[in-house]
Amino acid sequence: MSVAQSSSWTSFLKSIALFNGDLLSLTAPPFILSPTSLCEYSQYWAEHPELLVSPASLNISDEASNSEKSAMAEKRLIAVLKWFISTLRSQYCSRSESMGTEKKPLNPFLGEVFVGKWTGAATGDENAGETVLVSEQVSHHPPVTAYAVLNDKNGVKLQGYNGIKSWISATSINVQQFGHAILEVGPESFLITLPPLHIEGLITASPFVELEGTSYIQSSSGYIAKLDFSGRGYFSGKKNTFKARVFPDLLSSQNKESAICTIAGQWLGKSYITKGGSTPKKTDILFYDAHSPATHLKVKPIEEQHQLESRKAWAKVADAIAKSDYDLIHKEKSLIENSQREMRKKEEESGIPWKARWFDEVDYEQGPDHDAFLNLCNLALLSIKNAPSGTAKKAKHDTGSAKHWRFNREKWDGESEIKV
Ligand code: HCR
Repeated sequence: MSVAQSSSWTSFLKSIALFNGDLLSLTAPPFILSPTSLCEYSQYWAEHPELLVSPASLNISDEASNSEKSAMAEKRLIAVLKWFISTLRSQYCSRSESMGTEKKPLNPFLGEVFVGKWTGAATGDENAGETVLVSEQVSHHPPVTAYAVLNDKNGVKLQGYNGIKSWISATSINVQQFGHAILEVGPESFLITLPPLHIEGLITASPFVELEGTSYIQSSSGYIAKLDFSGRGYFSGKKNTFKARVFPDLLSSQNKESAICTIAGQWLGKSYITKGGSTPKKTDILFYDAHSPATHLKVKPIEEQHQLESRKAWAKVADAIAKSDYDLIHKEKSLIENSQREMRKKEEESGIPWKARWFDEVDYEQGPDHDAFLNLCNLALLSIKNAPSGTAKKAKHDTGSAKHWRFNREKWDGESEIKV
């Protein structure tokens, strides 16, 4: 790092120490800026589309016995768990891998969208069919991105949204995730909670993400998976590790001996599976190897994109970042920010508020008293409030509103201007 870079990094660290909680609105030195908008990060949910749709093929005839049906539901939960683990490397490591360190993404503007698709042919699995990504920035203060991933051929729909809250401690930035994902595979649904994380390597200006805490995957069949993340390692000395246990239901998850199986390893490397509650060894069966190549989303060329689409909207800023031209970055970003301010002002004057394009904000205190989300929260005893993802019912943070963003398929089907 040059002397100039080192002094701008030091002033960035000082500004973090004083910041108000919105990490994305901080001014960072050019060398830590990513040319990618956070609205694009939704694509990381499906860089292994064949794993996303795999639970759809695990079905059994209506005539099968209850125990056969239950065994199949268990297999589907394990397939969903494998897909979830396959998303982690792209979600939390792809910037470090492609750009050397974690970077600060572009802060999406309200109404920014990002769409694309994965074709069956690209995944090498024709049965996977076409998978479509629809992502929209539904809030700017605080930043919230909502998304849906649709595979109609296999009857698979993933929808969710995410926001963050962050604070700094002695050596790291701590990030709590808000929101959740709901995966629907035919009539079955799965609630997925998002783990907390922290950013290490600040002192040496080489930031990277480490996951911590717990994620839950609750199936409507009752089966539940609990994933614990650790930086210290279930395989001694290794970073980015996790241990996941699958249980028949929440009650049995209180006792690790009731686990049907345990999976452990590195979420950016290999993980292994064994029956029961004990920790698998490297000599056990390989569960997932995160080195298996990701299938990247196909996005239209910029010339064919709408002005609200991320890559078109941010093209000039991205070019300026590539040139490390701080004045140009500032100039191009200001143009976007000023036009956004102008739009908000006009909306206020006209009394017509901005409305999300493909998503609705559902208030569970006013709205449905029965749906997949409420059912899954009840099964897992998780908060229905807009609390840190994975908060338990009646826990300290189980407070506040119960508003959540939901995909509106009719709005998407009626979309006439933005095509994948
Ligand atoms: C924290 C983070 C922005 C948010 C990113 C999220 C949580 C967004 C939703 C995705 O599904 C998962 C995800 C992955 C990213 O790892 C996480 C980002 C990591 C860094 C970034 C900060 C805002 C950047 C701070 C600047 C640093 C590099 C000092």
